[in-house]
Amino acid sequence: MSNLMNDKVVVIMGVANDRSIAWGVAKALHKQGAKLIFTYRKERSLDKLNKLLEQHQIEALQKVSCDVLDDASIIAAFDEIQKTTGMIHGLVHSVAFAEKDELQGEYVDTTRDGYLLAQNSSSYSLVATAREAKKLMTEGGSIVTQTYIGAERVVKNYNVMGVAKAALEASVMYLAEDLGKYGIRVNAISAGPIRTLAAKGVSGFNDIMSTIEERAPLRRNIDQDEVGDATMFLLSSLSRGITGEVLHVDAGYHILG
Ligand code: NDP
Ligand code: KAL
Repeated sequence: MSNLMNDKVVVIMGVANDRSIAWGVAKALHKQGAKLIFTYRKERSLDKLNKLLEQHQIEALQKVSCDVLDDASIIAAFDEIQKTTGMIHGLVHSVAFAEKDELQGEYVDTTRDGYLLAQNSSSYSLVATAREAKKLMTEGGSIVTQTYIGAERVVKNYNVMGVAKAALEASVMYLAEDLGKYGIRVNAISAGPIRTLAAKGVSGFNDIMSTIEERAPLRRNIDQDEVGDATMFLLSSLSRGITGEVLHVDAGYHILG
């Protein structure tokens, strides 16, 4: 198996560095022959991306700036993609944000601004980007986002982000229904904990990783490459009958009571 994504064009949002889940996805897609377009927010992320692409000898079709909090930025990014590349087949949404203060203590103390920022960055961003991506998926396509088990159950400290991910997972269902008639599938990966830049410094992360190692059926944590391969599967025709699904890549942890 080496050409599952031959000549397919995929837009990847959310590479911040080599630890990013989105970078795991990029490697898996490149291995299968996909052509890649990257979006980034911070210039620092673009610098990291450029270094990674050089190191791995991957040539990106395009690198486009896109802040998912800003409709004009999203529209401009997909316009630029349409002008330079035209048709796309896949979209990888791998972005989320909440203020650090909201990711500790009690959920009941969530501020209105903190709630709205988390929903805006982490959940509405999928709706807004799917709408623009749809216009370029003229031969059908596949959209994959990244979620976490804190959407389904209470996970200490995940708080406002758990509620944002619950909305994200519900959006996956509603978007799958809307876009199915155009041959566009919409799915999510629910990954186990991975040490990334976003995870850095958030309380409770190390304890959660230890719990997975002790209790998950596979008795280990998972990594970016495993999420990358599963995301590639959901983007490829191997998953052509699957939409509206949340696929757990978590060493089986989600089956435990
Ligand atoms: P990273 O820190 O590597 O990636 C987070 C990305 O979000 C960054 O590239 C950041 O870009 C981007 N981002 C945040 N806000 C915006 C914005 N307004 N506009 C555009 N981009 C934005 O962390 P991960 O790879 O861990 O996170 C990727 C996804 O995976 C997230 O949805 C996360 O919730 C999910 N996930 C992570 C898990 C983990 O354990 N790490 C487990 C399960 C799910 P920039 O820095 O340029 O602003
Ligand atoms: C229960 C877990 C422990 C941690 C609790 C909350 C984690 C929330 C994830 C969220 C994406 C983190 C942030 O938004 C951090 C942000 O406030 C500060 N960081 C940054 O600004 C960096 C520089 C940039 C790159 O980050 C972003 N987001 O842009 C959850 C763990 C076990 C699993 C995780 C980490 C899940 C997840 O959703 O990421």
